[in-house]
Amino acid sequence: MRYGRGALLNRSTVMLRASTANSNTVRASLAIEVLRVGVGIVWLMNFVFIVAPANNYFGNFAAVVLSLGPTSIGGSGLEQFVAANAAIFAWLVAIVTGYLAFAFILGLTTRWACIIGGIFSAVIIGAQLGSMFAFPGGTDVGEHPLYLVIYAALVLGGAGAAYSLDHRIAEAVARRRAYRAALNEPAPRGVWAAGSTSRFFLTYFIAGILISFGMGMGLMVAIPATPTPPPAPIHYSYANLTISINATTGWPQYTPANFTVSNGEVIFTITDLDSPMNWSPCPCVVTGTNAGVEIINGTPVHVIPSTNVAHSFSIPNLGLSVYLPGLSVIRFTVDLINPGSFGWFCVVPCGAGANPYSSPPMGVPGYMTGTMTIT
Ligand SMILES: [Cu+2]
Repeated sequence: MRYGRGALLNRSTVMLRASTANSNTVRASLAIEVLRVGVGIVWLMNFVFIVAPANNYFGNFAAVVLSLGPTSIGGSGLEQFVAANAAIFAWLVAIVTGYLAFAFILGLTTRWACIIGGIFSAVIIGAQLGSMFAFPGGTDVGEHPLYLVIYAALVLGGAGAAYSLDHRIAEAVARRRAYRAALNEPAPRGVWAAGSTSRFFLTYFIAGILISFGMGMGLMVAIPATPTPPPAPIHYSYANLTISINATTGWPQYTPANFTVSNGEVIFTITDLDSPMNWSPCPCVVTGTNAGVEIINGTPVHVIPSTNVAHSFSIPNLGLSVYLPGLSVIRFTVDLINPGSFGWFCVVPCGAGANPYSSPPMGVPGYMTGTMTIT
């Protein structure tokens, strides 16, 4: 028997072609598996970020979500909803991230990871379309379209056909199936069939992503943003005191001498109707008020001239001392933090007797001393 030269050539060409086609297929499928592991490593990095305590992922989740609000199409209602249920969504994102990392790296349930990853990206893109081209943005929305392209490539390329647990399991299932077939038992339907892309699966992949994208957009529009409440007003209270001459005793007198203020910022107005007095040893430095000043007839003053100091309003326990010229209106503010009762008194010698430092009304309750209650 003779083989013609032509026939031999033809045969080797066919074999060569077949082997080239085969090695091209192997190379293409290897590239797909490398892509799979690559995207798995990206997700692993995200997962490491989530579990690293230094990043306080769970603690910061709500704040980070709320920061996306301003760039959302349709308002920040969805962000407010997610932030209000931060624990649930933080765990959801963490679980999906962890699943994608290990599914892609190990090649375990590869095709499901493509669908779940695709849905995850599509929801984020749909909900955060406004952040997509916001540079610099505080979001990581920008890379999700790339993820979608990668997942599509993995699905179309039949990722998971090699170097994967899917592949190992598929082989095991196939062996078992062959064994059962030999025993003439019906084979169970395999869920691990890797390396083949059924039209059925591709349809669900595309439909899932389109629906998720629409869902993300829809949620954005559907959940209305609750208007931000106005900032709580600073709590002010007022203490209005007058120093006038008591008609019966003829002594200068604080009215009221005992009074109550709310804790917080207290605005004092003391109207001193008594006459001016010179007191040369006056310390005369305002202490304990906001900015260390009192406002005498509209002029802020830190040190009072000793040539006119009729009285003082002093509470040593609060470090407060304010000196009051005669015939003046004095205003000052004090931040009173702790509730309690505090005795106040006048240190300026306004006594009517022989010793003006000790004679009445100095030290007389209801005249030159009293109690301020902070609630
Ligand atoms: Cu006095």
